[in-house]
Amino acid sequence: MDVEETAKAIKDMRIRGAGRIARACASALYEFADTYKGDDRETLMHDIEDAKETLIESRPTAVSLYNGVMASLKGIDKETDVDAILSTIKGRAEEFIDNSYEAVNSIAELGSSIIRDGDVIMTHCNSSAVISTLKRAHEQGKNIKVFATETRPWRQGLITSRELADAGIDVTLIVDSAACLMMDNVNKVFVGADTVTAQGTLVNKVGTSQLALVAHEKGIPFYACAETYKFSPLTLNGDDVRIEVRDIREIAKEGEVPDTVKIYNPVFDRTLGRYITYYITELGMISPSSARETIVELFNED
Ligand code: RUB
Repeated sequence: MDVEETAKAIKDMRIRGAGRIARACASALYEFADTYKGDDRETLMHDIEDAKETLIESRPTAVSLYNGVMASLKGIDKETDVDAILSTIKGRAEEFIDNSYEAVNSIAELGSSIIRDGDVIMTHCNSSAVISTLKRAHEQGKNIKVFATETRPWRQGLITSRELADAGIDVTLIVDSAACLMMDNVNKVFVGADTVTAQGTLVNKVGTSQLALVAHEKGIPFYACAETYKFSPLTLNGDDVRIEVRDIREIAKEGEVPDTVKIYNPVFDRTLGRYITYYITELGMISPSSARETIVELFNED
């Protein structure tokens, strides 16, 4: 898919999940570089800037997308001719995609190592890092049970429950509002991440913070599986993460409620670091209080 098609598919939620949208953007930039026809450096740099903005704007909350785009374009400023720029983009984009898959694999290895036989785990939305972790624990012969929340309004919990059931995992789908009640049966919570801020805050699918508060109240460990390209260099100065607000028709269709009813549809929320036991990353367990240090180490080198 080209840049425009990719951005549209991300906006329309045909491609979703922080890891997948980041890889899709890297892949769109590969395609851009592979099919680029011009030979003027200045025009190319201008076209790259347009492509970058189109992709980054397609979903505003997940920093994975920004980091995926920036990783794919790393070092192009230093290149003096068009061919070198295009081949740098292709190499960087491929490298980002490969590393991203490897990171999910490492997270599955580390995450599954803290899952015990007999664990009952709650998850929210649909995170490929979490699903890989749960599948890996199951492959290791651990007998686990999972509660998957429905995740209104897009109901990504149905995808999660299908994927886990297909892998042979005992999974129960519940509505979001049953999370507090069912938490009494749970001994670990695993969620994904769209963005991790320098302050250690997790930004993930709306409803994540409710699960974290309930888990905290009941003394249940709460883990967020997060490849380090989910950590945000944009938050080092304390800047907030923009929470995407989507079409109100995702909540109630035309005519379902009177026009006088206001509808508001924020699709992500913020969970403070103190409610998170650990971030499970490809570099190991990272405590929320070390998020800033991690970001400085990873993103400040050039
Ligand atoms: C998906 C979501 C996921 C994270 C992490 O929201 O919140 O928990 O993106 O996913 P949406 P992954 O469906 O709105 O994109 O681990 O796959 O990167």
